[in-house]
Amino acid sequence: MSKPAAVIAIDLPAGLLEDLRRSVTPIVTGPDPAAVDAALPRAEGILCSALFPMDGARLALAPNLRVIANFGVGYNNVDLEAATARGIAVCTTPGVLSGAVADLTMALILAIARRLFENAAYARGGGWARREPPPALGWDPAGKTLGIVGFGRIGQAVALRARAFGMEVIYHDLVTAPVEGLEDCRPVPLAELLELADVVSLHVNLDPSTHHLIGAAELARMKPTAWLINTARGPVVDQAALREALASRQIAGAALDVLDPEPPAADEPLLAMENVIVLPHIGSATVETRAAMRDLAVRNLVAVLTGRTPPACVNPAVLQARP
Ligand code: 8YV
Repeated sequence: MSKPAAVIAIDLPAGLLEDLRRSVTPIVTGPDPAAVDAALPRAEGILCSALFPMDGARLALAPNLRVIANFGVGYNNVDLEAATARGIAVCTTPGVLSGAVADLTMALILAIARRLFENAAYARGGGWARREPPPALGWDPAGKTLGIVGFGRIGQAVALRARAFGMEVIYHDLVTAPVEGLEDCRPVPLAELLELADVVSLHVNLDPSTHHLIGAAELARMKPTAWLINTARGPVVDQAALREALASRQIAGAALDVLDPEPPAADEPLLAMENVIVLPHIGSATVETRAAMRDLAVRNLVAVLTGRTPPACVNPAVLQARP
């Protein structure tokens, strides 16, 4: 019996590709959209980055598609409604990257608090030798309030770390039941969180309900000393409103691992603002985490294509509906 064909639109190590060959025929394309599009008419599955658009037009190129296995936890790259209507399973990699994203968030909080980038630039620029002015003083995270928007796996992993540094944690989420081990984190309405937090950190999925969740009105509620951290998705924040709020010092600063669009234009003003830290979407970018994500994405792909239940599917009803 011939094996189902699957487009592999990310780089996979040779060993994993070999494993994959036991049950599917990989059509290796890498992330090049034109090569993916050319291969899609033959594909029953695709393994792609969570940033690779699988919109209606691309789905239309793949009449035989049965599974989209995202290399990532986000799935805003996929037209979920169209995929579900066609019975295509959409799978993701939850859990395995929560620690890495939370570590990066905590690293950003500490970098902001201790003015790490500023002081490193000061030393590199000879400021230390001159000692005039003296190095910038930071602030202690202990006793400060962290407002977490989206208290799912990643938000909770951030809370755990922030509590260890003595921060008070408040959060906003649709689910407000106490979380085991994090009972002292208090759920609050978004407006209250924005007013109370010294650092606001975003950990929501991007969907129509969270698109521009943080706009001019929300930024206006934040303290002038507060920082905004976004390691979720760029469009959760209205970027034009954020530029304004940062330029006028309505808020103290922003640390952004995600932008809208990605990559940003070379002349994106946020890249040059001194109260902004921009990172190139590295939340999950560690050797260990990326390996775990690849494994899980491959398991999702193979499971669906061989008629088994995938470990992490966001529209599992399509699997039940299959003959
Ligand atoms: C990845 C991500 O950076 O998990 C997600 O949703 O955005 C990231 O982990 C991305 O999928 C890498 O291709």
